[in-house]
Amino acid sequence: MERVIIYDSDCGFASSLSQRIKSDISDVEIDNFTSIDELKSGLSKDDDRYIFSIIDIDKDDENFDEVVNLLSKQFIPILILTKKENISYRDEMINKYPIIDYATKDSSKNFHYIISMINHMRNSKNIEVLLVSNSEHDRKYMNDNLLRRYPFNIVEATDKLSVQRALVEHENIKIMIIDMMPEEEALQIVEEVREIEPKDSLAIMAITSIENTYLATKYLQLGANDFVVKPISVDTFYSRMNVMIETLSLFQRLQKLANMDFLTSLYNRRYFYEAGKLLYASGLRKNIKIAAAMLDIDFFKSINDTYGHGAGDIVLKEVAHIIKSSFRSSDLVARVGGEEFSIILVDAEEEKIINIFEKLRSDIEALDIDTPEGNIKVTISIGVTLDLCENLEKMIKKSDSNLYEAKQTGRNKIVLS
Ligand code: GH3
Ligand code: MG
Ligand code: MG
Repeated sequence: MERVIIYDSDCGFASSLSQRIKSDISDVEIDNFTSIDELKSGLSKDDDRYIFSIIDIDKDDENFDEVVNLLSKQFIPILILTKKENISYRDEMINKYPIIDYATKDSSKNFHYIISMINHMRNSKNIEVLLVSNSEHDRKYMNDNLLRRYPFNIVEATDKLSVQRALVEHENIKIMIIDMMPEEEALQIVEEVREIEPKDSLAIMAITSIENTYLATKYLQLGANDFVVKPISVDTFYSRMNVMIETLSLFQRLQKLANMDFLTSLYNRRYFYEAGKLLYASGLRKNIKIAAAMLDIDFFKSINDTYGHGAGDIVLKEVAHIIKSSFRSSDLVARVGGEEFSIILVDAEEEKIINIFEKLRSDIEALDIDTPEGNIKVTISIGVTLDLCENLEKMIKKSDSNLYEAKQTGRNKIVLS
């Protein structure tokens, strides 16, 4: 589980902050340290689960440098807490030390901000950033002064060709920062990249060397999300990066919702066919066996008729949960209709497949589903095929006719051909 460090000698503040983080972000652990000695002995070395640290320490404190060094050596992003709001002090600190930001400790109103920073860091963790510049000096400056404060993996490119190569080789590149001279070349790269990478998969930030409205507008017109003017203010850079990261994670959430079935949280029919085609094609290419299966709950209409739709929905959710947990994460499991589920299994051996489905069938038969209308028992019928047919549609059709045969010949059974 990801971990957050709180370093504060004031236990009261640290404990209310921990509670707030835990209630807002469920899957994160908090490590509380109250002194430099505790931090030194408690911080595990080379542990990449640390995603953020919140430090209450004054610059005049004798341990300040040591605390900041310990954390930044492990690339743990640092947020400094302070009692006073002082802009010039804040600027000095941010420019001088590898810290992400600085927040006042005066009240719990900053909790919201701290939580959003933790979320930014979590979202940044799996992001690769493509840094494009033909100046080694500028790349080094960006890396050392700005980007190293984030947990990004940085990929560098120096021209159009290396940008194209990087985008093919690194599929987690979600942000491109471009600082290129002459700027005509930068504009061209932005335009070309945008043709293949839409805004929901790649955010682009342009760094422009002069305050020039024409250039800035041009970058935005060609598809950049934002621009920053040199000399780069650390504050401006961070706040704009944070907006880009937030936008990317919103896109991701929307995409997830669009692919999901609301009732069961399984994939929906649309996504099943979209992702299924890719699995099918890669199975063919790599000569990996795949299987297609159709599952249907038996006499489900009578469950609705007897117990009502609410209870029917609970049955659907429970059955979906058992189905999902019977397969590997590399398999594709979807709810494709009311009480119908489709599965594509990757790397499928015939004997194992029969066992997997037989176990699933009997697990569902054994279920006693607890609903407010009483306990309900159900069975499912399953049609499976390992025959790749001519295409995915035909393969699914074949598993569907096997399902039909299972229904015709008694239900609560598997037909494989
Ligand atoms: P068979 O064994 O032949 O599959 O019989 P069946 O009753 O399961 O088949 P049928 O296709 O006639 O009925 C499916 C029922 O599923 C009818 C429909 O009302 C119900 N249904 C579809 N979607 C939902 C849903 O989201 N929630 C609930 N509760 N019921 C649904
Ligand atoms: Mg049906
Ligand atoms: Mg049915």
